[in-house]
Amino acid sequence: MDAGTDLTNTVSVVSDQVPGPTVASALTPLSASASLTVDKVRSNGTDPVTAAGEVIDYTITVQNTGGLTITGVAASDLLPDGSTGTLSAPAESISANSELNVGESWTYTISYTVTQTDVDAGTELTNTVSVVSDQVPGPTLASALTPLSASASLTVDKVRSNGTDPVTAEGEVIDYTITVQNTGGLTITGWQLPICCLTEVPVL
Ligand SMILES: [Ca+2]
Repeated sequence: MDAGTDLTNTVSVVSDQVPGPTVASALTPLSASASLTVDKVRSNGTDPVTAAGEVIDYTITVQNTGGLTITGVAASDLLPDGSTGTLSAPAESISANSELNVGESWTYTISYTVTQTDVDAGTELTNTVSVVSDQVPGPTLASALTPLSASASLTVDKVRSNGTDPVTAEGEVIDYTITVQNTGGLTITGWQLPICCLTEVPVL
């Protein structure tokens, strides 16, 4: 099938009276085509993503859906941050011969760690694989989308961190420590403490 030439069947007949040989051939044309499909799914990880550091696992499947062996298969992966990812070696479902045999599927995996830039951007994460081969140059693309759902929140805490307790005389100094903590998934910008709180004089 892979050779792509017509099938020729030849018979040769000899006899005492007609030594020949007399030859007859029958040609059977071949009409096989090469085709493949590419699928990419998010196989593990939180959905939706809520914070940086979360890991998304993807599985990519390339399947030979035609009648010819496909050679020179190469897959490249574009991660959500725009960088090129490193795919696992493909697992071949029929025979590990570096050819995408008829009916065979190749399975790749790749992981991506969500960055703070991704979360702050707020747009869904897109991971795209591109597959080329000798018989199906393509490229054939497949993408997996992961939504983001991060919120902004913070807490403020204020404690007396130094000074006598209780206060016994005028002029004693009390130190306060104010802690502002980001308890959400988004970077918080432009926040400030009202000036009143920094200059507040406690009433003894
Ligand atoms: Ca194979």
